Amino acid sequence: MKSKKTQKMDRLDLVKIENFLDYESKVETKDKTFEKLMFIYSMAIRELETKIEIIKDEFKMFYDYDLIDHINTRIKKPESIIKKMEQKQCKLTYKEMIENINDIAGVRVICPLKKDIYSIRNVIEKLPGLNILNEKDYISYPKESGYSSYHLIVEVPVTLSQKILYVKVEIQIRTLAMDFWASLEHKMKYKPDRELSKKESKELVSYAKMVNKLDNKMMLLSEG
Ligand code: 0O2
Repeated sequence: MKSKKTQKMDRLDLVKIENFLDYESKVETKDKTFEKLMFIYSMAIRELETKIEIIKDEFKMFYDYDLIDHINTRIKKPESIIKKMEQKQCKLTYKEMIENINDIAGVRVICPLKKDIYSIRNVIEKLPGLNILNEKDYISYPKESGYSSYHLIVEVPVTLSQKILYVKVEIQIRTLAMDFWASLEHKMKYKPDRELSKKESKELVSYAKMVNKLDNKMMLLSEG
């Protein structure tokens, strides 16, 4: 049996990867290093998605409760990674990319009721090996745009043949109604051919408030 200390020493994070990538080199989205890195991020998604799927099925099987409606995952597109690095005024190195872009790997957990969001957050916190690095509660404090969701940046251990890599993943937890709003707003906001007017943005904020009211009413109704 290894002592706890030795087990800790076995942990390797992305910062310590040797023979895998030249940490200080420039990001080239077409090269093999980038491809390998994206592979690692997708493995982190796969690990986390499986863990959350198990929780979803456990709640259904043991408690006859639909805690989670569904789970979506995505890897950020190379061009979106570069765009975000430029927006954040990062140097275009792998070091800066890994350290500053927290949502390269994304897992979105969609649940029926608002109260489920906090239950899911608490279950995720207890998952063995997973560390929460940061969290943002846009449920209690919606963004100016009206956007509501609970965000966690976590580190997920990815076990490879020679090492364990800790990989950052962004988890977004939101209700079906919040997801409906966010998906449509995102589409409208990022339409290349037009910008949203002030009036339209205001209208979207008012719809986000309606969504929030609806979520509260549905929660009360479901409690009987
Ligand atoms: P995409 O296309 O979804 O990937 P930080 O990590 O703190 O340095 P960041 O990444 O802006 O800064 O953090 P934040 O605020 O937690 O937002 C991350 C993601 O949340 C966004 O990723 C969106 O997916 C979502 N989001 C945040 N604000 C809004 C909003 O007003 N409307 C919608 N629809 N989604 C939002 P990206 O990279 O912006 O976009």
